[in-house]
Order: sequence, then C-alpha cells, then structure tokens
Amino acid sequence: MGSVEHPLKRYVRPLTGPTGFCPGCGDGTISQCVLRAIDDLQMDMDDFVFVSGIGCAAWIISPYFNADVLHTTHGRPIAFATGIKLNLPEKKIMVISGDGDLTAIGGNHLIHAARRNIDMVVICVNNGIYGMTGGQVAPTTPRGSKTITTPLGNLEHPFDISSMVQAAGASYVARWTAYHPRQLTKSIKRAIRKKGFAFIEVISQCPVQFGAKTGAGSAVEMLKMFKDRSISVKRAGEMSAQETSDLIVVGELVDTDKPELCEEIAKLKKRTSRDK
Ligand SMILES: Cc1ncc(C[n+]2csc(CCOP(=O)(O)OP(=O)(O)O)c2C)c(N)n1
Ligand SMILES: [Mg+2]
Repeated sequence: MGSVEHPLKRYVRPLTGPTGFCPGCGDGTISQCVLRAIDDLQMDMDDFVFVSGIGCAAWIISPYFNADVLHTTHGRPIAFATGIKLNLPEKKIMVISGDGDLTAIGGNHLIHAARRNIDMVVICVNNGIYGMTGGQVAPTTPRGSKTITTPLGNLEHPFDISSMVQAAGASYVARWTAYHPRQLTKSIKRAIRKKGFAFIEVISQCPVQFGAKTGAGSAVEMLKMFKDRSISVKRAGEMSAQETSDLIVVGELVDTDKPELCEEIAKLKKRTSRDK
C-alpha cells in the first residue's frame, strides 16, 4: 500500500515527539488554516518572516513552521516584526500570538502598529486566558469568569480586541472562531494580500485552562458554543448593542486601502535624495 503524505507536510519541520499543544486546543486548526492559505496562494515560505511572542499560541509557528521564524520575548513580537519589516520591506511579515501577549503586555505595540499602518499580518489567538502559564485572568476574560487569579469571578470588563484595532487604524480587521476554518483561511489569504496592517482575531478553545476553570467545558462544548453564539457582521449591524452583547460577531470588520508606512518612508527617501 502506498503511503499518503499530508499535503501541508512540506511547510513544517520534520520534528519528532508530541506537539506542545494539549488535546482539543484550537492552535492546531489555526496552524492548518495559515498553511493552507499560504499553499492556496502558491507562495513560498521564503516570502515570509514569522514572528511570535510567548504563550501557547506563539508555538503555532515556532518551532513548527519550516521558515524564517523569530520566537521573541513576551509582548514584543510586533516590535520585532516592525524592525524586520523596515529592514526587509520585500518580505511578508506574519505575527501569530496570544491575546495576553498581544493585548496585555504587548497592547501598546499592537495599537501603534495599527495606527502606523505598517504592512504585516497579525493573527491573535484569543482563548480568553493566559493558557501557557496555568489559566490566569487576561484582558479578554469574560466578566464573571473564574480563573486561578479570579477565584470569585472576574470583575473587569474585557477588551473588544477587533474594535480596538479597528479604532487604531488598521487596514484590515476580521474576527472568526476556531469553528470557522474555511472562512478563516479565506480571511488569512485576504490579509496576506493586503498592503497595510492586517489583523485577524481568532476566538479559540482552550479546554484545559479556560474550559476547566471557567466551566465552559470540553473542546467540543466550546466549539458548539462558538457555533451557536456566532453571528455575521451584517446581521449584527441590524441588531442593537444589547442584543449582540453575548454574541460573537464574525466576519470582516474593515477592509480598506490607505498609505502604508514602509512605502511612505521609501518615497520620502527618494524625494530627499533627489533634493540633495
Ligand atoms: C515579561 C514576562 N512576563 C510574564 C511572563 C509569563 N508569561 C508567559 S506566557 C504569558 C501569557 C500567555 O498568554 P497568551 O498570550 O494569551 O497565550 P496563550 O498561552 O493563552 O496562548 C505570561 C504571562 C513572561 N514570560 N515574561
Ligand atoms: Mg491566551
């Protein structure tokens, strides 16, 4: 019998041993969506530099992706990515990291990169918790949720990450869940083709920390919840804020074109060298 190779095998390093992901984690699905998007676009891994911070989601690209990968410090992947983009403007830069990494310790880097409209794709895996460190409250944890640092329930209001990045000025913003792999893949392709700051929030399940600590349950229960609570941007637009408050609004929130920072810097350099 002939052996069958996974069609995306050539994009991952030939590592042995188990993956770093827990059973039921959404990171594997998201990983597959990213590689499928690159494959569909017929791009080469050499066209990219991938950058991650610290956390479970950061492991999606490191050590697995067979490409130039920087596994950076907690909260700083966008800062590293900005430096890489300014020096290698011909490369497509993709950051994949968690909600804690990108919106808590790294929150300012995120909003300023969106404001500058620097050309990169940022995929934020939002599992609503600090997964890797054992289930602490994050800026995305729903109000009332019990975590190891909020044993009596979270009193804070969570960020609406996509709205925050939209308000900061990103060229492309979309939100999907791990229940939407086809839509997510399509959105990643759109984000890769976009010239400017392209941001995708993926609501994902962490059954081991979020599911167990908050009572959201198993991976299957969480995926079912994503399915039942998701509503399209279009339908949500016809409803009041109160009606959508418990729902997950999915789809493309922004898709626009505006001047991109690296191109503007290149134009300025050309202009000033001509004037000399
Ligand atoms: C400066 C610094 N502070 C804190 C930590 C501990 N730490 C590592 S990962 C992490 C949070 C990860 O959460 P998230 O980004 O949501 O990723 P997840 O594991 O949930 O995918 C924290 C607080 C660290 N490594 N460095
Ligand atoms: Mg997280």
